[in-house]
Formats: sequence, C-alpha cells, structure tokens
Amino acid sequence: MFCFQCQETAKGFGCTLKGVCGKNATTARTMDLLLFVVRGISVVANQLRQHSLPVEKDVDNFIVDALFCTITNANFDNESIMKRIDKGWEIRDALKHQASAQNIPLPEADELNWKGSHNDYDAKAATVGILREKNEDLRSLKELIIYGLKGMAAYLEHAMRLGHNDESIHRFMQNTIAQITTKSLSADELTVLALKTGEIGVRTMALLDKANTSSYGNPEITRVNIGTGTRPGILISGHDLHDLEELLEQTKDSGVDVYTHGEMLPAHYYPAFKKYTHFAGNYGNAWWKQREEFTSFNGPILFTTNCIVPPLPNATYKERMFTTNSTGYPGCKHITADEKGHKDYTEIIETAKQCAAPTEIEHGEIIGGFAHNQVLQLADKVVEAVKNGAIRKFIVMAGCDGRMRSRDYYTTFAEMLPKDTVILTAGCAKYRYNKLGLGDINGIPRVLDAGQCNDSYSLAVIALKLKEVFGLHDINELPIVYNIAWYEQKAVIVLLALLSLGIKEIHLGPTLPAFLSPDVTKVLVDNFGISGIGTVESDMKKFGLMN
Ligand code: FS2
Ligand code: SF4
Repeated sequence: MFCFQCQETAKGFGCTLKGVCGKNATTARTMDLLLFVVRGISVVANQLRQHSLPVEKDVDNFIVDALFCTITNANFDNESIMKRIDKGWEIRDALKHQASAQNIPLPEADELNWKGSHNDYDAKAATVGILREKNEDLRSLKELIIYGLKGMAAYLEHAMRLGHNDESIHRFMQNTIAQITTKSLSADELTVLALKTGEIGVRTMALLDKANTSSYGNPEITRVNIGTGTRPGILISGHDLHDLEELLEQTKDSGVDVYTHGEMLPAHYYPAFKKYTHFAGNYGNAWWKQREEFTSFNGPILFTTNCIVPPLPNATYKERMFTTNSTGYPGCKHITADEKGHKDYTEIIETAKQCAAPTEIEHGEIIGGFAHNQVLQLADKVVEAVKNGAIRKFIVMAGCDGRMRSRDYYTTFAEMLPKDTVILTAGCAKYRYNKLGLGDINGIPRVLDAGQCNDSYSLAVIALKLKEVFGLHDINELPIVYNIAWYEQKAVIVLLALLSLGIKEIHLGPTLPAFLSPDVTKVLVDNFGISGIGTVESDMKKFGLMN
C-alpha cells in the first residue's frame, strides 16, 4: 500500500504497511482499485457528455459515494468497498455499451478494459495506486486535485441528500478525473486545474450552505449544553444534517436524548432543530478523542461521515457503533436508506433504551452559530469595533483537529492572542480552543464559530462582505490572517477554494501535506505565499500580533 493523503501520514512521508488511521493494507489497495473504477467510469461518462448524450444519475451518485468512502477515516469495511467495485464495473460497462451504440469513440485506457474476479483484485490494485505516476511533481498535483475532488464529493453528497444538486459540479468532477486519466497534462496545466477545482469547491460549498440553510434556517447565536441529562442518549457524529433530522424525528417520544459529537456540534445552531427538546447537547470533543468519549457515553453512536477511529479490541462500545452513507466499519451495523431516502433508526433507538445515561465528562455551555447570515446581522457592530480599534485583527483558524501533539500549538496560539483579536473558526479545529473562555470584545465573542468545515464558506462570505464595507480592492488588505489546521481531504478542498478566491499568505499546519512535492510547494509559496507554521512566538511576530 501507499497512501499519503492525510496530515498524519507515517513519518510525514506515506503509510506503506498500515495506515496510521488504522486502515489496513488490503483495504488501502481495495480503495485504490475503487478509484481505478471511478476513473474508468469518469472517462466514458465524460465522453458521452462531450457528445451531448445524457448520463444516468446513478453514475453521479456512484462517483460521489465512491470518492467519499475513500476519504480518511470514512470507511474501513473492505467488503463494502469490494461491493462498490463490483457495482462500478456494471456501471462502466453499461456506459461503454451506450457509447458503442452511438458510435462514440473512447480513448485507450486500462481503466476502460480491465476486469477480474475478486481473487485478482488485490494484485491489480497494487499496480493502480498513487505511485503509478512516476513523476513526483505530476503525481503531487494530480493527488492534490483528486483529494480536492474527494472533499468536493463529500459536500456535494450532503447537499444532494437534501434535494440540492448541480449537474455542472458532477460534470466538472468527471471531466477532471477523465483528463487526469487519459491526458498527459503538464505541471502548469495541472496547476490551473487545481485552482479550477477550488473554484468549483466554492460553488459546492455554496450549494451545501443553501441546502442546509433552506432546509433548517440560518444558523443563529446559540449556547450549547456540554453536560448530560439523566436519560439514555444516542450520539450522532459526522456532518450529515439530513440524518440528524430523521433521527430527531424518530426519537422524539422515545424517552431517549440525542447528543452531537465532533463535527455535528454546529447542528445546534440551526433554528429547525431547536424545537426538539430531547436534542440535549454536545458530548465530548473532536473525533480523535472518541475511544474514551464513546466509552463514557454509554449509548449507541451513529456515524454519518468520517472521522471513525477503529475501536480497540476490548472496546465496550463496538456493539453500539452504527454507520451510514459512505462510512463503514467491519462488524458494525450499517444503516441504509430506502428508495425514498428514508432511514429506519429503530435498532439504534431500541439499543439506546437498554443503555445507561451518558456519564458526564464536562459541564457548562459553549457558544456558536456565527455563520455568514448571523455575522452580517452584527456587521455594524463588527465594523465599528474594527474602526475604533477594539478589534485589531481577525484570525481564521478553521480546519481540522487531529492526534498529533504538535497541535497543542493551536491551543497555545489562541491563548496567547492579544485581547483585541477575534478567532473565526469552522470545522473540528475549534475544539483546540472553544472551551478556553477567551471572553468577548464589546459583546462579540472572541471565538466566532461558523460551523462545520464546509462552513468555511461562511468565513469567505464574511471576508468578502467586509472587503465591500471597507471599500477595499483586494481581499488580502483586510485585517485577517489565516492560520489553518488541516487533516483530511475536505480541508484540501477548503484550501483550494480559498486560493481560488485570491486569498494569500495562508499558514497551514501542523505540517505541510506530504503529497506536495518540493517543486509544487515552491509554486504555492511563490504564487500564494503559503507557508507552514513556526513556533507560537515566531508566528505571533510574523502576524504582527505581539503587543
Ligand atoms: Fe474533522 Fe474529521 Fe470536518 Fe474532517 S471530524 S477532520 O472529517 O471534515 O473536519
Ligand atoms: Fe495513512 Fe492518512 Fe492514508 Fe490513513 S489516510 S493510510 S493515515 S495517509
């Protein structure tokens, strides 16, 4: 196996024996083969589209789900990946049949022709992974784009589940994958494609924002309970608000409470979920603390997306773990939707009823809900605070959290920030500083949480609005610095999206991606001023934040 798609990759180079995330070598290779299938399907689908022929929705759905399930910590269930591959051949061959019936020529590519039995999968997979591209820089750029597309697929899938779709995004994804598969693109051409991926990433995040807000209202300032009640609970994790809605509906008179974990915390900010009195609060912290927190939660856990940490062999909660959508874990019950997209959570609810109430690990409240609509309602107050010097700078600290010790940097950085600065955050990175009690500036909290990682879109909307209000020509003239933490591939699409909006001088940590070759890193440094993080002190100085 070879995988280097996430920030925790082995030795900052690549996982070769087993993933640091827990993904075993066989599953890693099976995922490589699934991506091979995705490439084949994309080539034919793209070719049909180029000839103005229709492509079935099933194709779009398959590609989005297949990309999503290969994101870090989403799916550890080899069997479910194999099933996707089997289905993928059928889709590919049906598309080829369609092309041949219409005399549409297809390019030459192994991805269009190979097919073997399950016994052949592993050997084939070993030849079609990341290292198939021998040129280090081209490999780097291709993987940068593919990881961006994986993040895009995740956000698109959530929007689609709420009935919001955009054909042009699917077209872009499939066209891009087709180009990477069949064309000999130069480094310059791939760089342009990476930026284009960012641009479509903005469109995808805007689509998801519209899907979420038109379904559940605009996030508003909300205090979220982090303690527990006395009734049994169900813990819902991940990013999918549609799953949450169905769970809340089905649990409302059951005597069971629903708590959020990790990236589901921002669901509390949406007005539509406030009517559920049993929507009890947020339990715990970011994804990587789940082994302890799921143990003490005592009740069932539903994963709607990544991040799953493989439970230890003696984990007491494995029988209480449920997955859905693109996620999977061997031995855990997977909940599928019926043909209308509805899910039946009876088994989770019945399991919860047999469980003890959660053990309280924290007490109190956290505040959030500062997505674009809410912040723009406070715009006058914010602008005034900037003009009169009460707010000197905004620090965008969006992104992901992770296990590495070096991420303590973000807690220390937040603690050491001067009192006239405000953190703008989104994603699970917030857990490094959202319980520090950093206070407020004239009633404006010093940590403004917009929501999930996809709500980084909100931060871009806010920045663009401030640029307009202050009459600036360039978004980089704003008193905003970017100190972003990344972990998995959704952060890659967020980064590409910010670059496509012209944002420069982004600091990325705790380490730069292993998949960026030295030459590609140089392009990002020279053209966008991207850099890694230093020490807290040196970065404070660099950002002009020393008092
Ligand atoms: Fe966090 Fe994991 Fe949000 Fe990522 S819970 S690192 O999936 O997408 O951010
Ligand atoms: Fe390694 Fe990250 Fe890939 Fe897992 S997702 S195998 S930790 S690089």
